Amino acid sequence: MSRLIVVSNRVATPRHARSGSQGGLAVAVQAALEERGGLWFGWSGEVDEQPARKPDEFTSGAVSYVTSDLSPRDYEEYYNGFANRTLWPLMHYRLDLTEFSRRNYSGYERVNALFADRLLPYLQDDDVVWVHDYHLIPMADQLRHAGCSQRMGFFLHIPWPALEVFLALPNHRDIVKQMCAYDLLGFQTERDLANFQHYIRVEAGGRVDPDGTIMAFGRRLVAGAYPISTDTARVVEFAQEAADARQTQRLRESLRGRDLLIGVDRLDYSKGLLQRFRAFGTLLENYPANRGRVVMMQIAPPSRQDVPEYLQLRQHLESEAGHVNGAYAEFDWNPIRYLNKGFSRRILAGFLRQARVGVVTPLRDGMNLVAKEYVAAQNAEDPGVLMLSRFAGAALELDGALLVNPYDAEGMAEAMQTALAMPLEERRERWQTMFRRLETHDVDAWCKQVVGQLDRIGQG
Ligand code: GDG
Repeated sequence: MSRLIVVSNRVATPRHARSGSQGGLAVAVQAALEERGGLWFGWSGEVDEQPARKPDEFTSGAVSYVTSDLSPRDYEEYYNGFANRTLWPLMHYRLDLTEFSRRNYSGYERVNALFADRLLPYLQDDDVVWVHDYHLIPMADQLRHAGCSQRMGFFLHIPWPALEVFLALPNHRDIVKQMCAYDLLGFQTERDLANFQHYIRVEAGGRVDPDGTIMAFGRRLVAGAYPISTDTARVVEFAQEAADARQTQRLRESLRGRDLLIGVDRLDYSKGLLQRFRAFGTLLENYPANRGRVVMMQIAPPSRQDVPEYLQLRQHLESEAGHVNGAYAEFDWNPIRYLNKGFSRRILAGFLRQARVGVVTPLRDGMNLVAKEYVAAQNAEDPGVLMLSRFAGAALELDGALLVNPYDAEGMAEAMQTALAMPLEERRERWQTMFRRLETHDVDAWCKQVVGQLDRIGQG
């Protein structure tokens, strides 16, 4: 079996693994690496005035971890700039927040070239290379220019937008051409795949065959939809263990029999947090019987705080939570608990299990793993209800959820009310169909599916 080379912006080293804080994706990728032997390459997460020319290397068993530092300018232009202020908002349909500068784009190209250059000495002829996400689209193209002919796959964790949105990117053609330097492209959903194929046909003058083969920019490649998932069995285990943990008990006691609605999201404008708070205010306004009887807990660890839009969002959220609490709180009850911090995966699973309603309302989301984790964490005897935005990739799979439009505050309030009042039998039915899917479609299955497809391309 060929070695597997994983390239992603951040690398999860075994040090992270020992702390038990690792997400399902890191665990699955690590398992695949251990099985085949190989290497995980990416940014170290460090910014250094004078980054070392030689990457940091660490080997554990059959797997090496190779990481490079970034200079402040690289960090600004590649990471905060083109990745997080151009591609991220654009792919999430936020043209109003999409900034384009040639300087940032050349920084993005420069860092990808630098990464390719640093990875090169580690590559062997029959390796299989798997690149992750929007930070690293040009990797394959850069490696090909350096003469690499290895099989290369790319997985996009975020949405691929509709053609008209993508065309707003001044260098849209370069980006798609670089996508076509891979042999396999993986998208989260059929919707993303169709958007990409639309571009290939209409803009690139390429061909898309019914079996998913694409011919464009003089290359032949395969593109498919491979919905990512969570480590279902592990979340189940965590949730059961954490049901009696001290923090879960404290949460339960603090609720005093009130129903809990829960949201868990990185503090990001794509997650629809503001709309969620407003909808919860509307619930209290339109269905006053809920006052004093329900609590909304939003866990929102801050992310990308160097990007101004994230700081602004944080202020808006504080103001909206304060507004709802100011309007409805009583001396012995606060409607919104808004927490800007993270918890361990185990405690989080315990909290999710405690909640009657899981509120997942992104304005756009590649998949959304919290939706799947909420389902996995439920108690089979008395499961809660998942309320899910139709604009999350997960909505195409989790058909037992109450699907909502996050732009419709009254509709969301109505769905919250429906969820809170849903009889046990209906809750069980809805939950079972979703849980059964997650039992088989977990993150390991996803990983094997993508890597298996890459292997097959080699044989063809
Ligand atoms: C991107 C795409 C796609 C959150 N708070 C804590 C915590 N989390 C964990 C969640 C979940 C993960 O972070 C977030 O994953 P999401 O899928 O919800 O969203 P993104 O971070 O935007 O991820 C997304 C994903 O990539 C995978 O392809 O689904 O669409 O945007 O696992 O549980 N984990 C811990 N403490 C927290 O406080 N330990």
